[in-house]
Amino acid sequence: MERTLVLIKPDAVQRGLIGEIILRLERRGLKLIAAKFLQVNQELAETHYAVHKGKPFYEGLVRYITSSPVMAMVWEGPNAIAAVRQTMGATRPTEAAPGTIRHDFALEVGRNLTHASDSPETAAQEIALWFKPEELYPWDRATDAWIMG
Ligand code: DAT
Ligand code: MG
Repeated sequence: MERTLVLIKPDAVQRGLIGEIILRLERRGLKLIAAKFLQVNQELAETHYAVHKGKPFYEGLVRYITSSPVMAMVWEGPNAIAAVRQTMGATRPTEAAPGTIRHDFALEVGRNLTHASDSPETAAQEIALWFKPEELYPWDRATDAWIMG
């Protein structure tokens, strides 16, 4: 079982796509175990995107993620990390496969709607950065046996 951090970024919130994005993850069979709606401060943004510090798009990325509220969530499931990134699509919306969130709703890499952890190591780091342990609520779902063999 894996857990992954998902952010519905400011452009998606402003565009009214929170429900659409949650719908796709929920429908896939992933299980929501934590969620919060918040305005990201400079410190959180810089820590979250520390890996990109020094890249030409870094400053713009921090400005974007702090520009308006985001929805932060933890989703759980078998292969959750790869599954969420697949449902989200490639980083550049014009390279994302049809049927993915970034293909279906975005045009530019700098407004690509979502974030998701890319490995078990980053998932653990990012979940700990965005959520306190007591803010995670693992639960038994009546349909689990029909989604996980
Ligand atoms: P992803 O969000 O798919 O994990 P990433 O970790 O490589 O992609 O980059 C983080 C974010 O930074 C990405 O969602 C959008 C932005 N970004 C990446 N490459 C960029 C580029 N060449 N120009 C502008 N923004 C970029
Ligand atoms: Mg990334």
